Amino acid sequence: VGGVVCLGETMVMMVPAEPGPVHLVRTWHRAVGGAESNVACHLARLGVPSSWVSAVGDDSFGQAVVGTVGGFGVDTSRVRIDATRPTGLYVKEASPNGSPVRYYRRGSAASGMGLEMIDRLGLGEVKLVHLSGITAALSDSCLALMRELLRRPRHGFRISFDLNWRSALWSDRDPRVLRELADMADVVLAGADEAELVWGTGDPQRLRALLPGPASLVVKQGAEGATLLEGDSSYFEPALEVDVVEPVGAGDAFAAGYLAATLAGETPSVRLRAGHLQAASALLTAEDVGDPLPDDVTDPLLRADPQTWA
Ligand code: KDG
Repeated sequence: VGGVVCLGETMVMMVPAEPGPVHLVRTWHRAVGGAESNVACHLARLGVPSSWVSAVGDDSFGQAVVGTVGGFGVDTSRVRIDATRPTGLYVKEASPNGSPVRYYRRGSAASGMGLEMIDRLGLGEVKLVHLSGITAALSDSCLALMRELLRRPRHGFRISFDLNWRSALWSDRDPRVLRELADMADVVLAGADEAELVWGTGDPQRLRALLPGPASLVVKQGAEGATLLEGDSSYFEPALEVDVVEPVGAGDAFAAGYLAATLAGETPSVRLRAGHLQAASALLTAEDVGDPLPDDVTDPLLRADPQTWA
């Protein structure tokens, strides 16, 4: 209560547990992944009260998803158990250069979400609602839910929105809807490639001219760093150098670090660094939410002078 509520689908994730072409792999590691619950897990670990709201099937995978997210200290009590639809599933091939994913989520319990989910969000009690573009692509009812949440007047909370473009989900939908949604959010997080798709450019300085849209726009420029555009100002912080194991989930980790620092009233530079530090922890693992970097590593880095950071 008083924290962050993250809304979106979480699936069971299968990762090959042996090398070789995926169609020959017989041993799998069963994990759990979903962009918005990843953010909730990172936030909980950072000490920010967080809850995750979604729908899962009345099945073992649904139990696994809820149990895993809850195990991070995230409140899962408002997740809907839908006896009529299954929990979604996806297969991820771990590779440092990007990971091909295959979804088995059409008709999933989460894609059945609609306006009725709003009552589960506890909007009277939260400081921040975190959403992502994935939900907008899941179904018409999910898109209606996103539009309604972003359009209705907000009292006492902000909305953050990660574009989270997933090409496999947009084959029969118009991605311009992401711009409409982003323009209504308070904090928007976008990869430079996603910004290019939505606003026609990933260059922060050119994007500046295109605002007003969101009050704060964070453009993530991969291994280079990230730029925050806020009001008339722009701030850049370089990323940390890490030996990437697998990049999926790093964006969610970044979002959580950035949002936790935002809620703590930190400066733009500390907010961006907090994002980079969380992202680094996720880049070092094939799971979406890896082990945290220890405080004695992160704390001095957050406030180091610009020459020694990164
Ligand atoms: O950001 C990581 C997510 O992409 C992953 O966990 C799966 O939510 C997911 C999705 O829809 O791709």
